[in-house]
Amino acid sequence: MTSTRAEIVLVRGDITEQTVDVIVNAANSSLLGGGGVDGAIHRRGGPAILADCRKLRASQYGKGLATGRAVATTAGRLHAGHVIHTVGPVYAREVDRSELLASCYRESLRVADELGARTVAFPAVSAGIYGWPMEDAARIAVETVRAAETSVEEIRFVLFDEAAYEAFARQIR
Ligand code: AR6
Repeated sequence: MTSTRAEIVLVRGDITEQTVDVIVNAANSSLLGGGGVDGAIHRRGGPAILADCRKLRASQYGKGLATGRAVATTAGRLHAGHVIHTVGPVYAREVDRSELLASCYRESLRVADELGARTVAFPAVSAGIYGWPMEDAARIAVETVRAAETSVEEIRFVLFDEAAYEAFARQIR
C-alpha cells in the first residue's frame, strides 16, 4: 500500500534526540561528514555511521551522492533504525533549484519505504549552511511530503529554532 497520507508533526528540538525508524541527515555529496545536522548526527550516532558511509563511497557511490538523492546507513547509537543521508542543493538566487530540494524529501521517503519505516524525522534540508531561505525551504518541504505517495505514517519535522518552527507551522496551517 503506498497511498496512505502520512501525518505531519512539528517538533522544536534536536533531531539526534528523536526516537523514530529513520532520521534524515542533511549531508553533503562526500557522505563523509560536515557541520550542522550532519556533524551532530555523526557525533551522537558514533563511528558506525561514518564506517557505513565509507563503504558506500568504496562501492556504488564512488563519486559521492548526487544532490537530490538519498541513501541509508545504520543509525549507530541514535534511537533510530537507520539514517537516510540526502544532499540538499546550495541556495542560489539566480538559479531555481527547488526541484532538487523537493527531490531530497521524495527520495528520502522512497528509501524509507524500502526500509519499511513508519516514522521519519526530517531536518530543514538546505536551510542552514546551504543558505536556503527558511520560509521557502519550509514551503517546499511541506508541499512535497504532502504530495508524496508513501507508506510512512508519521513525518516529523524537527526544527532547531523558533524561527524555523514558526516557518513550518505557517505552512501546516
Ligand atoms: N537538529 C535539528 N536541526 C538542526 C540541528 C539538529 N541537531 N543542527 C542544525 N539544525 P544544516 P544544510 C538545523 O547546515 O543547510 C553540513 O556541513 C539548522 O539550524 O545542517 O543542508 C553538511 O555536511 C538548519 O535549519 O544543513 C553539508 O555540507 C537545518 O538544520 C551542509 O552542512 C539545516 O542546516 C548542508 O547544509
